[in-house]
Amino acid sequence: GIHIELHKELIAVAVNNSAAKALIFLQGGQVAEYQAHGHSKTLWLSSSNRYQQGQPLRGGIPISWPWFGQLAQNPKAITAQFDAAAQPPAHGFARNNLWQLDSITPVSSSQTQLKLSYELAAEQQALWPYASRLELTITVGEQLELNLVVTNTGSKPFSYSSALHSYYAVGDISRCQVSGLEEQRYIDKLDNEQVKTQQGLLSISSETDRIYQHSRLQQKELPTIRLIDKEQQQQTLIHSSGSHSTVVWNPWRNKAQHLNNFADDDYQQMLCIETANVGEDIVTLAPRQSRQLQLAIKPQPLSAT
Ligand code: TA6
Repeated sequence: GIHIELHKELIAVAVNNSAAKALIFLQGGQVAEYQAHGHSKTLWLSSSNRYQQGQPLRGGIPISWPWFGQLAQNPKAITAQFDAAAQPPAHGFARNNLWQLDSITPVSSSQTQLKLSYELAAEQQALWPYASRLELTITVGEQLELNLVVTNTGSKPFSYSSALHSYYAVGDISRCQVSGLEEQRYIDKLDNEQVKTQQGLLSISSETDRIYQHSRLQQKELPTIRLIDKEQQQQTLIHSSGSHSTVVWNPWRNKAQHLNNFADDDYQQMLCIETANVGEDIVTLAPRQSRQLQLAIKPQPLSAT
């Protein structure tokens, strides 16, 4: 079934079909929860969220657009488009603003599809005068699929960064491994932006904030990333396209104490692995051009490999 719910000030669509259930907020076009039947929750959602208009929700899949993180840390092609004096919010306009729900389609008994769209409000156009349209298709089934299409609807080219800033739920961060990033180069945001190479599987045992830059020449498609959760005996397969960068983030103990909507020990239960267009991988769109960013997330028991 499909229900429209109100969480304090925010409207959400609750989907439950024969394969999975999900909760999607119209603010930010944000998937907050996804759980395939017979599996534990795939996405982490903070229990400290206040569900207020204009305040980002921590957890699920916030969408960063048209810049990533702090505006000033984006490539010049992006920062030059903005009036820096305006002190824009972290991660862009899209995650704090209301999207429009265009359709809900029961594709089959095990698949439900939602289409949402977002266009800049007048006050945001004053900060960034480029006409653009975002369309997000969310498919809830035995896997969760997101397809974000950004279109330049104006007459001038523009550049943007974006991310499907996914928060995955884990049983115990100390007993997780991530495969699919081996031998990839990454920018270490916590070590002077030094470029390093991933040796073997990734484990997280301290604060981590990295941009993996996959080589465009080496491969058209990114390898599937696998988040292995030994505590819950579950793994999540993460497949992206339209992206050559992946952000991996965990604030760990100290940073956790300074984050909004985040309890001191929440870092033990989450890991962000973000399908992104950031760093060298930003997108420039000519008038009438579009670009897609796609993500498919599939939970599996660990015994499946
Ligand atoms: O994706 C990593 C990151 O950019 C971090 O540097 C961290 O600050 C995080 O996102 C969360 O940002 P937020 O604005 O949601 O607190």
